[in-house]
Order: sequence, then C-alpha cells, then structure tokens
Amino acid sequence: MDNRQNQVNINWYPGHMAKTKKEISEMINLIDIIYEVVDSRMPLSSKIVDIDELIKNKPRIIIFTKYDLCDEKETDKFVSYYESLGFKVICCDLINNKNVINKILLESNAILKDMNAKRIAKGMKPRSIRALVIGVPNVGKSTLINRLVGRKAANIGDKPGVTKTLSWIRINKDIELLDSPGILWPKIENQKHAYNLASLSSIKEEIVDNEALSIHILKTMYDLYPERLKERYGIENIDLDDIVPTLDIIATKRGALLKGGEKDYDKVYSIIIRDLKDGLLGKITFDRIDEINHSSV
Ligand SMILES: Nc1nc2c(ncn2[C@@H]2O[C@H](COP(=O)(O)OP(=O)(O)O)[C@@H](O)[C@H]2O)c(=O)[nH]1
Ligand SMILES: [Mg+2]
Repeated sequence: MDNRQNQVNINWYPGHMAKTKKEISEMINLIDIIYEVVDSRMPLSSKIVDIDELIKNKPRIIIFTKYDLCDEKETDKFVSYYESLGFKVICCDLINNKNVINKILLESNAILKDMNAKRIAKGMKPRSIRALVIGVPNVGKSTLINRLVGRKAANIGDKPGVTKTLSWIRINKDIELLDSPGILWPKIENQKHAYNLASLSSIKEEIVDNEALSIHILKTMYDLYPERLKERYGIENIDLDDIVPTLDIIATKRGALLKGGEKDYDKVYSIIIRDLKDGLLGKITFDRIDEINHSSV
C-alpha cells in the first residue's frame, strides 16, 4: 500500500456541464435574486468557482448550510470575508433552525424593494421577485427549496441544470421560486478542493476510491484537528510518508481484522469516511481563509 492520494487525479467536470452552464446563463435574465448555497464545512471547496461570471451582477444571498456541522471559528472568517465584499451571508442549520427562512425572506424583501423602486422610477409597475437556488451537488439545495416552499415540493429533481419548462412556486405575495435548483459541478483545478468535496459529500464513489479518500481525511485532520484523532483513535502522530502504522492503530482499536488477524484495511477506510460524515470527528471546516489569497475566488 502506498500513498496514492497524490496519484489519483480527480477530474470532476462532467461533459454535460458546459451545456448546463449555457442553459443557466440563458435563463438568468428571468431571475431577480440568486440564493447561492455553500457548505459551511468547505466554503471554498463547495463554491462554484466561476459564479461571478455566470450570474453577473444579480443580487445574491450566500447561504452557508450545515452550519451545525462546521467549525464556526474558521467558517466565520469566510462569512466576514464575503460580507466585506458586500454580499449578504446567512449561516444556517436547515434541518433544525426554523427561523432561517424568515431571515432569507427578510433579506429578499430588501432586494425586492430596491428593484421596485427602480421600476417605479422608470414608470413601470412593481412586481414580485423571482428567485433561483444554485449550488454544487449535495450542499442542501433541495432541502432549502423544501423549507422555502413549506412542503415537499414536487418534482425537485437532482438533474443538473434547470428544467426545460420553468415552473415557479409562489412562496408569498412577493416572491416566486424556480422549482428546481441550478446544479453546477465544480470545475476543479484545485485537487485539495476536489478531495474535500469527495470527503464531505455523497458523490465520491465514482470519482475516487476509499483508500485515497480516507488518507486525505487522516492527513487533513492531522493538519487541522490533531486532537480529534487522538480522542477518537488514540493516534498521537502520523508519519505522512508512511500511513500504514496509523491505519494499523485504527484497525486494532476498532477491530477491523480479517480471519487470522490480518488488518482489514477496506474496513478501516470505511470507518474513517463514516466517522467524518457522522460527525464523530467533531465539528470541522476543511478550508482555510488564507487559501483565498492563493486562489481566484
Ligand atoms: N446537518 C445538516 N444537514 C443538512 C443541512 N442542509 C442539508 N442537509 C443534508 O445534506 C444532504 C444533502 O441535502 P440536499 O438538499 O439533498 O442537497 P442538494 O443535492 O444540494 O439538493 C441531505 O442529507 C440533507 O438532509 C443542514 O443545514 N444541516
Ligand atoms: Mg437536490
């Protein structure tokens, strides 16, 4: 077993995405406000890299979902950063926090007022605002739509792009929402971001194997939250050039053994991946704000 992480190159941009992007940019003129959904545990890795170019200057609210699962101290640095650029940012636990929808509607109303003031100044009638939810897979778009709509909205598909026949759901007298989200896959130039996405979303299987993924998780945890590895697995140090002893510790501790006492590494990989996903490694944020200086966000 070797360190394959550096050898497995994730190329994560399905061919149909160029078409999807075109579809979204064509219908963007119908939209007054964008709800851009980002995962609080990876505000950079889960962000659509070229969203500015795609949606131009449309009013946008950035919604940081899964805030309940993140390391608030680190994620808040991203919130401040985007606020400093003039964006509205709302952090939320979409599963448990009932208040978040009111917050989103309140911010949307401010944008609506602005829009209608301009329309009236031009001699046009005021009208309701049209909203689109957009984001990469698994960040919580469907959950957000369901929460906004207040029931399980029909036909919320996970197909990329937007449906051909646009169908609007009225949320209140002022706001209509497109019933399916704009789904964009990240065009990932940064392999670390690719691995973060694979670690924290459910779309990893076809992209990268469990070995590479769990090694990424161990290395990242060791770098950012070493004390959690100690708490959970009793691991004090990791030799980054030889991860096998670390895997052996986990195998022994968690009884991942084959008949005859051989270590069951496949089981170890599954344990690591599941522990992270189930929050057993604590609240984590895998991106760091200082990366922004080195990337084109
Ligand atoms: N803990 C937590 N889970 C969330 C939150 N938002 C969404 N999820 C979960 O994340 C997963 C993906 O959500 P989904 O809405 O299907 O994402 P989509 O692919 O962007 O439509 C689901 O299991 C949701 O229950 C949140 O704020 N907190
Ligand atoms: Mg969905």
